[in-house]
Amino acid sequence: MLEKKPLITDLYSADPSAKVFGGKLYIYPSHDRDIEMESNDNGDQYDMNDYHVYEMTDMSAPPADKGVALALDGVPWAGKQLWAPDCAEKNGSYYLYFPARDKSGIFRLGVAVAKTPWGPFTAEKEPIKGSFSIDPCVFTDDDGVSYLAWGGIWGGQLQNWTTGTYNPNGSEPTGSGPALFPKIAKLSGDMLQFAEQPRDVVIRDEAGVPLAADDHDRRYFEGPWLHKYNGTYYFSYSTGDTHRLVYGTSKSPYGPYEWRGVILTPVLGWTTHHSIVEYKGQWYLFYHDCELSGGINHKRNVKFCKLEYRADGSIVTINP
Ligand code: FUB
Repeated sequence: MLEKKPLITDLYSADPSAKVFGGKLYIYPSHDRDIEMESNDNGDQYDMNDYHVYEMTDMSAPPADKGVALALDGVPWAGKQLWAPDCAEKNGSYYLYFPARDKSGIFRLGVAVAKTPWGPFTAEKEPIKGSFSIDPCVFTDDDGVSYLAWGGIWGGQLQNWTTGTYNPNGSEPTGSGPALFPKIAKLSGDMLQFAEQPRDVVIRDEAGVPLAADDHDRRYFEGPWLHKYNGTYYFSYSTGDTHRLVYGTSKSPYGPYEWRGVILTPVLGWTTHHSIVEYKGQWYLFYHDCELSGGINHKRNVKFCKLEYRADGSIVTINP
């Protein structure tokens, strides 16, 4: 039984984006390196320099490592830190979206293209124009239109972009005013650029008020995921310093999203990051913790388990 057990054991892995292409399930994780680094709030310990893709067809058997899909030295604009990726397919091509610090240390979002789900991917020469921060997730709606949602605070630098240009002194807001919200933008037909100005993904409380900056149990931190279930859009994410995976629902991919609840309670390790996917008629949560390394924050391992919806569309909370 592989549920809630480390799924990838030959190397450290995290931030799993699970997607189904051609009847097979593919996992796009970060590849944590087996290096000694002190943890800090800037995330310097997450010093990753390539991606592997994993293929799974039998949920009771370990996934196959399809090898290196993209490496840092293949991304002309990137300086370091290949963080959480995701992938989409369009017209027989596969598009890998990923964040990295550019050569001046600012996080940007990149895209790389391949003819198979596992690559090798060829990176565009420049990051996506107008992109910033981390954790891109790509969602394709029933009409074929794709959206990129992204953002992460603290080391993910979202707080440095509140004025539209990079402010190295930007900080997370505090108090009862609105929290910082992640971003979303429709992708261009060729999947390589934003087709519109990024918008805020607003998440509102039970009273319809945007979640407050001080509401650390619920406010957005990083690791967005967008999926659709029974015609409703679900936006889920990590609360960061309160270590929960939570979600809201909406009738539009742009939101606003109404707060719904907790998907996963805290795991072993500081970060928590996930994806939600339907495969062969069953919904699954892919996530990570630090079991393999005994709790070292930057040596994580991907896991998965079944995810259940109630009749009212709410998700049953999972305890790791
Ligand atoms: O893996 C590096 C960063 O840690 C990711 O981008 C965040 O979501 C967190 O999991």
